[in-house]
Amino acid sequence: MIENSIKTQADQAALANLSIADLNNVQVMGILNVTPDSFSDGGNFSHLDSALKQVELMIENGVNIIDIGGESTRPGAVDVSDKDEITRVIPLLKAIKSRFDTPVSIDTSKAVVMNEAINYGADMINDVRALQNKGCLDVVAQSDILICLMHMQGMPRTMQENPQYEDIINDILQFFVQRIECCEQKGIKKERLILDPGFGFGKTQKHNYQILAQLSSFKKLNLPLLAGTSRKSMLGQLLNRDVDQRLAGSLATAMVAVQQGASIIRVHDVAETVDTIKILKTVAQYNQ
Ligand code: 8Y7
Repeated sequence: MIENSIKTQADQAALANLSIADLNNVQVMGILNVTPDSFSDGGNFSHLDSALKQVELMIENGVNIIDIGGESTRPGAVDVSDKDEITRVIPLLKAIKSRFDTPVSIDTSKAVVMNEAINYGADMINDVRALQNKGCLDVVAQSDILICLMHMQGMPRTMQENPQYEDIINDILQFFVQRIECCEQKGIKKERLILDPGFGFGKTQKHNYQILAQLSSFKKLNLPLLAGTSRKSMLGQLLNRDVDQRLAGSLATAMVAVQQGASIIRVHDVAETVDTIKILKTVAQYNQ
């Protein structure tokens, strides 16, 4: 039958697991970078002001969570000191918290930054190192905020050199199981955790698309999934597009991620992603 040939078993499994309630809970996380090139002095008013304008725009466009990052984790990026990262991120967190109700996530791997972020009312810690750095588990255990545990193979400076896995999905699943266990041992409840396979973090092109195709495999751990493919080189390489020409690729991958059960989509282009998800939700209402 034609229907059977176009609808694979994997498609059916992914769609069958997705309820309208799941879709209605999908959240858009807007990226707000405060890295050296863009905001070298995070406390400086003009930079703070322009960051706040970006936040306002994201809120108008329907963002659900703002993710503030003061450390560049791009391949080859250099390390940032504790003090510099705090100066970039905390004044902005305070400014957002005093003006808006939108939840704020702080993208950091440093215990001191996490501690400051928690003290100033952050709602989530987004850690690309999954709380593996010294002191992170302890700091987070003393709060009740949400934590995104991301998978990365290697470290940003060298992670793209020769990533290798025995079985990528299973290897990432094992990593998640181990990190969840470490959190629970410290008294961090499972309900506070969100999992993210970490697109582009120690993964080849093939690995990235394999993860996207099989993202729903991680649902078996019964935690919300976060997916971030926005403007990444997995799109640039495949489509031969520069970073400012990757909107279609970003939306297409966001759509697949949502269909595969992702609960949070981390993006640069909030308005367009909100539209894309709205289409999916509407279609799902008629999909019996
Ligand atoms: C991700 C991320 C980045 C991601 C989570 C970029 C900070 C690279 N990517 N955090 N951070 N997931 N949770 O291109 O995929 O945005 S930085």
